[in-house]
Amino acid sequence: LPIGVMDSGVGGLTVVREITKLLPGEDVIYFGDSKRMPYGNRSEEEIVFLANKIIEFLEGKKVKAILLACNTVSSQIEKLAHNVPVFGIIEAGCMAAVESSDAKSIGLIATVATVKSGVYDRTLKQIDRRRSFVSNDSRKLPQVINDQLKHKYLLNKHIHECIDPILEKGDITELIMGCSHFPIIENEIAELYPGLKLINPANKQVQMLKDYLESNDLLNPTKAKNIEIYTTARINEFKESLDRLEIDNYDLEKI
Ligand code: DGN
Repeated sequence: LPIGVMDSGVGGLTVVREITKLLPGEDVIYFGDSKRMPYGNRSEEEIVFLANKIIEFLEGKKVKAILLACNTVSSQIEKLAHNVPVFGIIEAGCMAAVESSDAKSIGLIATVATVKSGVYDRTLKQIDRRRSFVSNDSRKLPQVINDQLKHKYLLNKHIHECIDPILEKGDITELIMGCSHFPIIENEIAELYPGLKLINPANKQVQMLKDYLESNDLLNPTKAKNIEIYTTARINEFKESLDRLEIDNYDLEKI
């Protein structure tokens, strides 16, 4: 059975990329709701409603587990209705940050809804009480990455607006990319802030899924990888991000 991955747009393809590396035998069904993005500026009720519809769609495709690539959706994980195991990305992000260094203050960039939910802060405290986040949100950056990736000036402007306030607040050396869209522009961020260690939670999330599949004897041993991608908006944006992330052998459909 395939793995389901959901996101508000192209961002979750960063999770698909990690699946192709860590779980190369698994089939993937991806749903990116680009038409209704940005989720990050929506109310909690709307986010839960939309996420439940996508979970229903993926369960209809008989997935064995679902990865919530979207941090905004993951911030509402407790309220979602599902029949198969669902893996959020926020716990993975916090664990990856704690494992990567001893820093007491960790930078976090995410959407308005994710930062407002406080879920990153609460989860980090449960893992290590001594650590805390210095966070900032961006209303525009996920959308620019989703459909204006080639607009370098706009991209850099919003990257600076999002990250500079964090660095002004203290001695930050590592930064969690707490929105699935951000790892798509990891190189651009690294170019602007060469001293900053960037953490992509997708890697840890897929590692956690791998542990689950292994311990429940659900791992697909074959190499026959098949990636089905569904989007609710134009497929061109998806092609651009798929090329950038070097994902191939996929079927892409607008629904
Ligand atoms: N990809 C979503 C996330 O990880 O939070 C946010 C993008 C959006 O819809 N604003």
